[in-house]
Amino acid sequence: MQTTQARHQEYFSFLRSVSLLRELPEEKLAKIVDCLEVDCFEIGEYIIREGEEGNTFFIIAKGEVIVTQSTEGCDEPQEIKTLGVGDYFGEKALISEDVRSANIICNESDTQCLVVDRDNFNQMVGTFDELQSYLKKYVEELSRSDVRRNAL
Ligand code: WNU
Repeated sequence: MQTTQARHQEYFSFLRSVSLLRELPEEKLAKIVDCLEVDCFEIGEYIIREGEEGNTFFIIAKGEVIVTQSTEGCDEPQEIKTLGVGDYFGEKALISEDVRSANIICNESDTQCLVVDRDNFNQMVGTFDELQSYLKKYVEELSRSDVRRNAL
Protein backbone atom coordinates (compact mmCIF):
# COMPACT_ATOMS: atom_id res chain seq x y z
CA MET A 1 0.00 0.00 0.00
CA GLN A 2 1.13 3.50 -0.82
CA THR A 3 1.81 5.70 2.17
CA THR A 4 0.17 9.09 2.54
CA GLN A 5 3.56 10.67 2.18
CA ALA A 6 4.33 8.87 -1.08
CA ARG A 7 0.95 9.89 -2.46
CA HIS A 8 1.63 13.46 -1.42
CA GLN A 9 5.01 13.38 -3.15
CA GLU A 10 3.51 11.88 -6.32
CA TYR A 11 0.84 14.58 -6.68
CA PHE A 12 3.26 17.29 -5.66
CA SER A 13 5.66 16.48 -8.49
CA PHE A 14 2.80 15.98 -10.93
CA LEU A 15 1.33 19.40 -10.09
CA ARG A 16 4.79 20.92 -10.43
CA SER A 17 4.78 19.65 -14.04
CA VAL A 18 1.48 21.42 -14.82
CA SER A 19 2.46 24.61 -16.67
CA LEU A 20 -0.09 26.75 -14.84
CA LEU A 21 1.35 25.83 -11.43
CA ARG A 22 5.04 25.76 -12.28
CA GLU A 23 5.81 29.04 -10.51
CA LEU A 24 3.59 28.50 -7.50
CA PRO A 25 5.48 28.68 -4.18
CA GLU A 26 6.21 25.32 -2.59
CA GLU A 27 3.94 25.78 0.43
CA LYS A 28 0.99 26.76 -1.79
CA LEU A 29 1.45 23.69 -3.95
CA ALA A 30 1.75 21.48 -0.86
CA LYS A 31 -1.50 22.93 0.45
CA ILE A 32 -3.30 22.16 -2.79
CA VAL A 33 -2.09 18.57 -2.59
CA ASP A 34 -3.50 18.34 0.95
CA CYS A 35 -6.98 19.40 -0.13
CA LEU A 36 -7.20 17.60 -3.48
CA GLU A 37 -9.78 15.02 -4.30
CA VAL A 38 -9.28 12.44 -7.02
CA ASP A 39 -12.26 11.60 -9.20
CA CYS A 40 -12.44 8.81 -11.81
CA PHE A 41 -14.61 8.83 -14.92
CA GLU A 42 -15.58 6.42 -17.69
CA ILE A 43 -16.02 7.04 -21.42
CA GLY A 44 -19.06 9.15 -22.21
CA GLU A 45 -19.52 10.40 -18.66
CA TYR A 46 -20.21 14.13 -18.29
CA ILE A 47 -17.69 15.70 -15.92
CA ILE A 48 -19.17 19.16 -16.50
CA ARG A 49 -22.52 20.10 -18.07
CA GLU A 50 -23.07 23.39 -19.85
CA GLY A 51 -25.49 25.66 -17.96
CA GLU A 52 -25.08 23.98 -14.59
CA GLU A 53 -23.66 25.68 -11.55
CA GLY A 54 -20.12 24.67 -10.76
CA ASN A 55 -17.81 25.06 -7.82
CA THR A 56 -14.82 22.97 -8.83
CA PHE A 57 -11.62 23.17 -10.83
CA PHE A 58 -10.11 20.07 -12.48
CA ILE A 59 -6.65 18.97 -13.52
CA ILE A 60 -6.35 15.84 -15.67
CA ALA A 61 -3.96 13.33 -14.08
CA LYS A 62 -4.76 10.44 -16.45
CA GLY A 63 -6.78 10.02 -19.64
CA GLU A 64 -8.54 12.42 -21.97
CA VAL A 65 -11.68 14.56 -22.16
CA ILE A 66 -13.49 16.36 -24.97
CA VAL A 67 -14.95 19.85 -24.74
CA THR A 68 -18.29 20.43 -26.52
CA GLN A 69 -20.54 23.44 -26.72
CA SER A 70 -23.99 24.33 -28.04
CA THR A 71 -23.73 26.63 -31.03
CA GLU A 72 -26.28 28.55 -33.05
CA GLY A 73 -27.81 26.58 -35.90
CA CYS A 74 -26.62 23.16 -34.64
CA ASP A 75 -28.87 20.60 -32.95
CA GLU A 76 -26.00 18.86 -31.21
CA PRO A 77 -23.26 20.48 -29.12
CA GLN A 78 -20.12 20.84 -31.25
CA GLU A 79 -16.75 19.38 -30.28
CA ILE A 80 -14.29 22.21 -29.79
CA LYS A 81 -11.18 20.53 -28.39
CA THR A 82 -9.66 17.61 -26.54
CA LEU A 83 -7.66 17.91 -23.34
CA GLY A 84 -5.18 15.44 -21.89
CA VAL A 85 -2.82 14.85 -18.98
CA GLY A 86 -1.63 18.10 -17.39
CA ASP A 87 -4.46 20.13 -18.92
CA TYR A 88 -7.06 21.74 -16.67
CA PHE A 89 -10.64 22.99 -16.98
CA GLY A 90 -13.53 24.45 -15.01
CA GLU A 91 -11.74 27.69 -14.12
CA LYS A 92 -14.15 29.85 -16.13
CA ALA A 93 -17.26 29.40 -13.97
CA LEU A 94 -15.16 30.12 -10.88
CA ILE A 95 -13.47 33.21 -12.27
CA SER A 96 -16.43 34.74 -14.13
CA GLU A 97 -18.92 33.73 -11.40
CA ASP A 98 -21.08 32.20 -14.07
CA VAL A 99 -22.62 28.82 -14.93
CA ARG A 100 -20.55 26.24 -16.81
CA SER A 101 -19.97 27.43 -20.36
CA ALA A 102 -19.20 24.11 -22.08
CA ASN A 103 -19.57 20.35 -21.61
CA ILE A 104 -16.60 18.28 -20.53
CA ILE A 105 -17.02 14.61 -21.47
CA CYS A 106 -14.72 11.76 -20.54
CA ASN A 107 -13.10 10.28 -23.67
CA GLU A 108 -10.89 7.50 -22.27
CA SER A 109 -11.63 4.74 -19.78
CA ASP A 110 -10.38 5.34 -16.22
CA THR A 111 -9.75 9.05 -16.70
CA GLN A 112 -8.61 10.60 -13.44
CA CYS A 113 -8.99 14.23 -12.44
CA LEU A 114 -7.61 16.09 -9.47
CA VAL A 115 -10.44 18.25 -8.15
CA VAL A 116 -10.00 21.53 -6.27
CA ASP A 117 -13.07 23.20 -4.74
CA ARG A 118 -13.89 26.89 -5.03
CA ASP A 119 -12.45 27.91 -1.65
CA ASN A 120 -9.14 26.21 -2.28
CA PHE A 121 -9.08 27.46 -5.88
CA ASN A 122 -9.57 31.03 -4.63
CA GLN A 123 -6.80 30.54 -2.12
CA MET A 124 -4.49 29.14 -4.78
CA VAL A 125 -5.27 31.85 -7.33
CA GLY A 126 -6.21 34.81 -5.17
CA THR A 127 -2.97 34.87 -3.26
CA PHE A 128 -0.82 34.66 -6.35
CA ASP A 129 -1.19 37.66 -8.66
CA GLU A 130 0.54 36.26 -11.73
CA LEU A 131 -1.75 33.25 -11.74
CA GLN A 132 -4.81 35.43 -11.30
CA SER A 133 -4.02 37.80 -14.18
CA TYR A 134 -2.98 34.90 -16.41
CA LEU A 135 -6.27 33.06 -15.85
CA LYS A 136 -8.37 36.22 -16.17
CA LYS A 137 -6.84 36.95 -19.55
CA TYR A 138 -7.30 33.37 -20.65
CA VAL A 139 -10.94 33.34 -19.60
CA GLU A 140 -11.60 36.56 -21.53
CA GLU A 141 -10.05 34.92 -24.57
CA LEU A 142 -12.36 31.92 -24.14
CA SER A 143 -15.37 34.25 -24.09
CA ARG A 144 -14.20 35.86 -27.32
CA SER A 145 -13.76 32.50 -29.04
CA ASP A 146 -17.25 31.52 -27.83
CA VAL A 147 -18.65 34.60 -29.59
CA ARG A 148 -16.68 33.81 -32.76
CA ARG A 149 -18.14 30.32 -32.98
CA ASN A 150 -21.65 31.60 -32.15
CA ALA A 151 -21.94 29.68 -28.91
CA LEU A 152 -25.38 29.83 -27.32
C1 WNU B 1 -13.88 27.45 -24.89
N1 WNU B 1 -14.97 28.14 -24.40
C2 WNU B 1 -15.46 27.93 -23.13
C3 WNU B 1 -12.11 25.00 -22.97
C4 WNU B 1 -9.48 24.83 -20.32
C5 WNU B 1 -8.68 25.74 -19.60
C6 WNU B 1 -8.25 26.90 -20.20
C7 WNU B 1 -9.36 26.25 -22.23
CL1 WNU B 1 -7.27 28.04 -19.30
P1 WNU B 1 -16.31 26.26 -17.20
C8 WNU B 1 -16.52 24.42 -19.02
C9 WNU B 1 -15.02 24.55 -19.29
C10 WNU B 1 -14.58 26.01 -19.11
C11 WNU B 1 -13.16 25.91 -19.65
C12 WNU B 1 -13.30 24.82 -20.74
O1 WNU B 1 -14.61 24.29 -20.63
N2 WNU B 1 -13.10 25.35 -22.10
C13 WNU B 1 -13.85 26.30 -22.72
C14 WNU B 1 -13.30 26.49 -24.00
O2 WNU B 1 -13.47 27.69 -26.03
N3 WNU B 1 -14.93 27.01 -22.29
N4 WNU B 1 -16.50 28.68 -22.75
N5 WNU B 1 -12.20 25.67 -24.13
S1 WNU B 1 -10.81 23.94 -22.56
C15 WNU B 1 -9.80 25.07 -21.64
C16 WNU B 1 -8.56 27.15 -21.51
O3 WNU B 1 -12.30 25.43 -18.64
O4 WNU B 1 -14.76 26.39 -17.73
O5 WNU B 1 -16.26 26.31 -15.70
O6 WNU B 1 -16.76 24.80 -17.65
O7 WNU B 1 -17.17 27.26 -17.89
